[in-house]
Amino acid sequence: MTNLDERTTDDEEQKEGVAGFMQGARKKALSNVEHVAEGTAAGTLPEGKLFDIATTIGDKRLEDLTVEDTTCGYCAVGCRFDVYTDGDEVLATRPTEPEKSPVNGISTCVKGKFTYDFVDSEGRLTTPLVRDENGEFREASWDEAYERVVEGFQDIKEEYGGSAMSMIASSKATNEENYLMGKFARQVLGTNTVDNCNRLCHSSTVAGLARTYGYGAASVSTEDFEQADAIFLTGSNTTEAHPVLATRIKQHVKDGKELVVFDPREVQIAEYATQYTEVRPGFDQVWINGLVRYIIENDLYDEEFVEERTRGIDQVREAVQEFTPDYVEEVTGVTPEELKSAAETITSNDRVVFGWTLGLTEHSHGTENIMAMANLAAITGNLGKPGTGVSPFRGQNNVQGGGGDMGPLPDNFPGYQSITDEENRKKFEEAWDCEIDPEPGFYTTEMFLAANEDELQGMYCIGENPSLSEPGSNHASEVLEEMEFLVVQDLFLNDTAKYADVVLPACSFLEKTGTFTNTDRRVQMVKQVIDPKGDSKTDWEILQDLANRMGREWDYDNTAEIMEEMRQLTPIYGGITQERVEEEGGLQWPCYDLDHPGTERLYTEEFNTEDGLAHLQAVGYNEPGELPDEDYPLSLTTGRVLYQYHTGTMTHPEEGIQGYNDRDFVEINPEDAADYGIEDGDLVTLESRRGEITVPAQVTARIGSGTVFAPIHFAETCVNKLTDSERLDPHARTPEFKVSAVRVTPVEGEPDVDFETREPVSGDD
Ligand SMILES: Nc1nc2c(c(=O)[nH]1)N[C@H]1C(S)=C(S)[C@@H](COP(=O)(O)OP(=O)(O)OC[C@H]3O[C@@H](n4cnc5c(=O)[nH]c(N)nc54)[C@H](O)[C@@H]3O)O[C@H]1N2
Ligand SMILES: Nc1nc2c(c(=O)[nH]1)N[C@H]1C(S)=C(S)[C@@H](COP(=O)(O)OP(=O)(O)OC[C@H]3O[C@@H](n4cnc5c(=O)[nH]c(N)nc54)[C@H](O)[C@@H]3O)O[C@H]1N2
Ligand code: SF4
Ligand SMILES: [Mo]
Repeated sequence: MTNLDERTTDDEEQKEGVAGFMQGARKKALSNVEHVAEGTAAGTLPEGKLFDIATTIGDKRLEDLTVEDTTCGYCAVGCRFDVYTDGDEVLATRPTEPEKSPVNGISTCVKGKFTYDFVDSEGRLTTPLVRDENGEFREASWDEAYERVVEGFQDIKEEYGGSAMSMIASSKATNEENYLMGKFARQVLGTNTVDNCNRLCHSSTVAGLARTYGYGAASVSTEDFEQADAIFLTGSNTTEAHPVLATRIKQHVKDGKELVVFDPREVQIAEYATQYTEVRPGFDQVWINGLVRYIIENDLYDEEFVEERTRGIDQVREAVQEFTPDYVEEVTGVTPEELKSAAETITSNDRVVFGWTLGLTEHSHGTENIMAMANLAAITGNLGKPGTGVSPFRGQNNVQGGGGDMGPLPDNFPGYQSITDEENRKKFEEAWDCEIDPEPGFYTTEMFLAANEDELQGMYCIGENPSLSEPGSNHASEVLEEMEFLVVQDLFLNDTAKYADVVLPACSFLEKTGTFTNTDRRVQMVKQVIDPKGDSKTDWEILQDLANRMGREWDYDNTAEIMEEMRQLTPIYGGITQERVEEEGGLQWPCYDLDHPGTERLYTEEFNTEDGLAHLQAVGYNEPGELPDEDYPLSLTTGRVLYQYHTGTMTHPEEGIQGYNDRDFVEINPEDAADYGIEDGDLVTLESRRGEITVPAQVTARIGSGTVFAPIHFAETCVNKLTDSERLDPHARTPEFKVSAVRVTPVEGEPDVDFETREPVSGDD
């Protein structure tokens, strides 16, 4: 960390600059221009707090302040900024020098700018917890906690074998830590059952793109959005989920370029679109295939590109025959005019970027949706050139790196080296000095089904909250409760920790050093800015301590050494060291050796397939797993709001943030509301075949009739009680989070939860 006092720049100016910046941010927030979504009133931003920060910085003595540049720990946009602290508390953040922040330049969103109270909020875990003789948690020393963990893991291994152990790795943690999580599963526990939140998220993107182009990742860099002539977006609430990317896209529209948005909700980015088209959730294959058909039939495709760089066009041509404009309209509601207009935008512009998120992936046919999109980008020649490509906006801050590239996966070693390949297995068996089962383990969603069948007895869950985030949370919670031995390693006693035998306190990204990989494959530095809270330790230190207590000899002094080991085993990261990342301001994989400059854009020359061609895939159409019917006449889709993050552990402690979107709700179209006798603000019961929740209704025309939307952020209600743990994509095993048949009924009387205090409302008994 750099003490401001030691800086060569003019310190006072620097300090005033930060205070001024925070004041400026306050002004902007008040005038409601900075990443404020969905008509948020200016007063909902924590302006009081901003004022405090500016004053605090102004009042601090220079020698008490330190500054360090780091990467945001919320979403995968990967914004970088300087963090100002007094060693203990985060006082302010400010975008860092432009060469160190290629993605965000001078922008950050409200989470990157203000949402740090979680670090030492009341619920923060500062000491290990173990169960006492009454089954209650009590504080314990690290020694005692480690002993319990080692005993628990070894008991399971001895009684049932290593493959009865499972591990959930954390896409919040660094690359180096996730590399160790994969290594720990295989080498120390002896299981291939290790996976993470990518399974609930973009694993269908990874599967679909890997099949068509070779790499399961974005082909573009953020800069491509600026170079594109048109952007095609679907299933992405960009302004709320990827705010800084949304800023770029909005700028692009302001510059007179085209933006087409297909979404069941008229999300804020749709207000900027040159074409917004409402779709029914779960039918994307139909309209995407309809676009492909229209483009082929009208000879609007890029013949030269298709001829030279792809194979499979004849099969695609045949497969899309049934998707005539009339058929598309009948199934999806997209009119022939809308289809034609979107096809013309895509084909009349030279350079198009295709962006999507969970609206395409979280389906029982997510992989096919993605292959259909991949066909669309390929037949129009929109790959490998500046301003073209596919951009699945990844979710968690490090799901690209930690959730995939580092290989905490049941079927892959780091760098997507398949574990079923004997050569790969040999390489890792030698490097890690262990035997590795050639049979892949269970994916996260399968773990919960397998545990139900008694195939798994133990779980080590790091930085994920599956009791709330898995589909069918009633089922997930039961499984966690029945798990013979469960260890949770987290910043908080989250909902999952309630079922744990031992809880280990981990450090947040502000308390450790390493790397994250953002949505455009860019590896960036994360630096420690404050001391670990209480007795918490970093994930890598905990893993190392446990490995050594279980008979291994891990001897890493820092995360740079872990990175060094990883890169030597992982060709696509072969040239990436922390030193280079620091010096070069980020490096994009593939980067094969120390002289390789990294790869800004994939597929400039060839695809990552054996013949170097894109393999177009014949994709048909499958209905969603659960359609509305008489009993459950509406289709529920679930997702995010700007000011909240997932299961809320990091955003709920934030006072300023609580002013906005701090309580659960369900969006319902005015026509449907009238049919069911619901008025804005009424309490309603939302019921599926799996469970029910009670929440206030928000009556709004931004959602199409027949569809309702509920956010995922509220443990008190937990929308995943309604989703289904069994309807999974056959290739990627992603759940169908975006479609559940539900009914909505107005309820009289009190809610189960006080939405102000988040406490359950006690009944008369
Ligand atoms: N504020 C905030 N930001 C976040 C997160 C957070 O919790 N809070 N989480 C991060 C993570 S891990 C992720 S994965 C990303 C997710 O980012 P998004 O995927 O943008 O987030 P969701 O809210 O799930 O939005 C899904 C979008 O798909 C649309 N949609 C729903 N069903 C369908 C459908 O069947 N077809 C189509 N075409 N569209 C549909 C919805 O209306 C919505 O616009 O956000 C990241 N950023
Ligand atoms: N219905 C429905 N369900 C969904 C989704 C949806 O759209 N609809 N989206 C799905 C998606 S895309 C995702 S990504 C998942 C997210 O689901 P989860 O990953 O389960 O959600 P988070 O709340 O982000 O949980 C992360 C946990 O990590 C902890 N943590 C943070 N940093 C660290 C660290 O450095 N180390 C450790 N050890 N712990 C840390 C946090 O306190 C928190 O408990 O939810 C999925 N569930
Ligand atoms: S856009 Fe994402 S990475 Fe950037 S500041 Fe916001 S949450 Fe952090
Ligand atoms: Mo995600």
